[in-house]
Amino acid sequence: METSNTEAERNMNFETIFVGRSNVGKSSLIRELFGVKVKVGKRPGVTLRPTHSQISDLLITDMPGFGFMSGVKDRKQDIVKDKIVHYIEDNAKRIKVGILVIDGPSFPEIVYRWDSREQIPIDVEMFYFLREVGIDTLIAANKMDKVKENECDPLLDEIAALLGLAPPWEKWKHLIAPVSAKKGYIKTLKVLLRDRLHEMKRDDLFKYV
Ligand SMILES: Nc1nc2c(ncn2[C@@H]2O[C@H](COP(=O)(O)OP(=O)(O)O)[C@@H](O)[C@H]2O)c(=O)[nH]1
Ligand SMILES: [Mg+2]
Repeated sequence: METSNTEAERNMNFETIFVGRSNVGKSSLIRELFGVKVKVGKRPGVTLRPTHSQISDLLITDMPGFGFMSGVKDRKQDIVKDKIVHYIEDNAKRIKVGILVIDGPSFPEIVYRWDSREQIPIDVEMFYFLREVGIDTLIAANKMDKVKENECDPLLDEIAALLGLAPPWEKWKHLIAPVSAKKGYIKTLKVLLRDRLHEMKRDDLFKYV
């Protein structure tokens, strides 16, 4: 297993990208899912470049976090967003799976805050954008360990609705995976990823996911 940004990256024909705000747990999820070492909890907003890990011919990309970060200027946030959009457009052909990672418990509040300013929240915008460029996009609703068991379904219904997927969320179980990278509860996402690998006749990669 290697981490690289170079030559080898160009020979990859199968990529999965993790997209989401800073601090939602993208790096933690990658580490839990694939066992690759990626920096977790590193001060956000410093890196503009995607971070790559490689397993066999599968390229795993940890995108820079977008959205508000305290101490990071608005302009830099726009630059991050542009970089992400360009990267996705440039590599759309080999990006087979997109994983939009959200902080489940705080997602509704973030969306409502944007709505009140009559703007489309970046998360929602990214979700539509990824689908528009033809990337099969999953939603990892992370940090569900913070949510009481009986409050999970209502929250997931709300998240689905905010993403334009009419509740109940169970209708979208092929897209939405409630997870907790912290507790190592990632089975739901693992299953969805394996489904995709299977569809692409890449069962050989199961041993890595
Ligand atoms: N409670 C909780 N905290 C988490 C979870 N996943 C990640 N974190 C924490 O959230 C912070 C950001 O995680 P990180 O993986 O670096 O997020 P990234 O910026 O999206 O890559 C770290 O302090 C993690 O320990 C989770 O499932 N539950
Ligand atoms: Mg990270």
